[in-house]
Amino acid sequence: VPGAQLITFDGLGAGTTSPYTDGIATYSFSGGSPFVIGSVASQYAAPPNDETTYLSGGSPDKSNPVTISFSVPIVYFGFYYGSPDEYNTIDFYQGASVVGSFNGLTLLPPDGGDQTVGQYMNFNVVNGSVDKIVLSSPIAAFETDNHAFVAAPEPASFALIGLGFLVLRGCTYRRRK
Ligand SMILES: [Ca+2]
Repeated sequence: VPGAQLITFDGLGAGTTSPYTDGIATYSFSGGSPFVIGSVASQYAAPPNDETTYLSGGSPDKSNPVTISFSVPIVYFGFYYGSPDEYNTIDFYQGASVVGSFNGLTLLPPDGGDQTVGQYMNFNVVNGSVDKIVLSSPIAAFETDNHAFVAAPEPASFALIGLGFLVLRGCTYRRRK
């Protein structure tokens, strides 16, 4: 998606502590670092063809939930999703309100944690923006990689347009003199 900030988690690991910030996104988690690589039976499975570090929530000794908060509101979120489970939940927040909620069954049916299933998911905020995303999985596991975000147009851009307009009016005034 044009203008998106991509987070690959590559280079992170068991020693990465909460909160972890990359660009506009800050990941908060309690318990063990959710950044893993490869597969461990009954704990987490790498999304198909993903040999890099990814984010796994809900595994034993791993974090649940993982909260992503933003320094500026976002209008788009995308991620590579592996082995979908119905108990993988993603909630989009506007302030304290949940404005969108999805799970592995609604996103990639049928669910059941099939480890050969992987697909990139795209979420566009059609009305307003989102300032927090919560990834939850009470049991193993919710595996995602390559998170992408698009920030909402900044109010500063509008201020700049306003300034340009004022300058233009100033020129017109001088010409009349
Ligand atoms: Ca990665």
